[in-house]
Order: sequence, then structure tokens, then C-alpha cells
Amino acid sequence: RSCPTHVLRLSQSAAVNMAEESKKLAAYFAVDNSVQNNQVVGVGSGSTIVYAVDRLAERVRQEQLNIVCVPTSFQARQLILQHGLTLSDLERHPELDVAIDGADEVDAELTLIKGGGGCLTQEKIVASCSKYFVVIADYRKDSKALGQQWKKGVPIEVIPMAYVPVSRMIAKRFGGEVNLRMAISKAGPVVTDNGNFILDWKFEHAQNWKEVNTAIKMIPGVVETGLFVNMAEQAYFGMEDGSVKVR
Ligand code: ABF
Repeated sequence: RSCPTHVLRLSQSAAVNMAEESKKLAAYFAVDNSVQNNQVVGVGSGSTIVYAVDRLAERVRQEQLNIVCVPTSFQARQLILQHGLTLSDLERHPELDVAIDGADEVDAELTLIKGGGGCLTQEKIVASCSKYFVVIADYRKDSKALGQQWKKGVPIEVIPMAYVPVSRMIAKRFGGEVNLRMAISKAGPVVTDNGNFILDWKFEHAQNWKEVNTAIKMIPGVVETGLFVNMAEQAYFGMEDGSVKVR
């Protein structure tokens, strides 16, 4: 017998709530374990980071924490301003103490796929300027190998005039399928905060991600890849049972 619609809706909303709750768990736990007074904090993008910024603002109020925040996107900048946190940038703070950000997938070696939201370039820059880079995610991102959970491929930021040759080069050299990311309205391609396009490379099999990342980055026209190799020190996952898994 098919499941009554209202039960399906309940289970769908319960699943969404569970994922949101697990994001919040991971975010709060990571902020409490990673951020101290007098620190410069990189603030990531996406939905999980919203909970982390909530917790940062709560701790600033409760503990009179003195922290400054460096954003990784227009969204992150808005979050910092909306929460009354002190906004800074890489000109004033080129060295950060900790960066906290989401991810689309995290494999067993803490190699990440990031950029599902199109902010990968500034995210990677800020993460690279941080002494400590922490990933926060719900249980759906906790993976053994890239591609097992995340099916949308590796985002790659490209200079608009080069997106066709870059797409062809990637497909030719590494296989799989490369698509120009279109806006939800389909009116045109997504344009990043840096004025570039995003390609999504749906790879066919596991790769040596360190080598692939370097090779793709060397293709003229490529600005950045969503492969974060050997960058994350720690990952906090909110789990379905209400626990937080740290690895
Ligand atoms: C951002 O967070 C992106 O790199 C990544 O795509 C996204 C993950 O989003 P969410 O936290 O909403 O799952 O950092």
C-alpha cells in the first residue's frame, strides 16, 4: 500500500528538521570548541554557517568576546553585519586564527568538495589564510569518498570567455560531464561574487584529488576549483541521533 500523503509530508518535514537540527549542533559545537577571545575568524557561506554566526554573536554578547570576522562571500558579509559582529577583511587581517565553513562533501581524508553555493574562490582564499580551518556540516556530507553522497560534481570557477574551452579540456583529460551552472530562472548562467561563471564537473570515478586539483587549476581560464585538498584540520558533523561526530 502506498504511504498516505500527509505521512509522507510529515516524514519529509521531519527529515528537513533533522538535517537543520544537525547543522545547528555541528555549528554550535565547532564555534564553542574553536573560537577564543581576541581572534580573527573567517566566516564561510551556505546554510550551516548561519548557525555558527548565531552562536558567535551569542558568545560575543554573553562572554564579551573580542573577535573580528572576515567574510567569504556577499552572504557571509551580510551575516556578519546583520549580527552586529565586527567586519574586517584580508587587507587588515591577512592572517586569521580560525576559519569556519560548510562543505558539500567531506571524504575520509578530509578532502572537501565546496562551491555548491558558488562561493568557492573566496572560501578557499580565506581558508588558506587561516591557521586553523574547520568544516561544519550535517550527516549527509560525511562521506568515505567524494561522489558517494554529493552527485552534483566539482564546482570550478572560470573566466566567462573561457568556459567552453575549459569545459572541453576537463572532459577530454579527466572524463565525465561538465556543465555550465545556470541560474534557477534559467535566464542565464550563475555569476559569482567575482563576476565569473561556474562549471560543475560530474566526474565518473575516484581520482587523485591533489593531482587533479593542480592540473585543473593550471588550465588557462580556471580561477579556482571546489576541491579543498589538505586544507581542513577538523570536521564537525551533526548526526541524526543528536550527537556530533568530529574527525
Ligand atoms: C559553502 O557551504 C559552500 O562551499 C558549500 O557549497 C556550502 C554547503 O552548504 P550548506 O552549509 O548549506 O550545506 O561553504
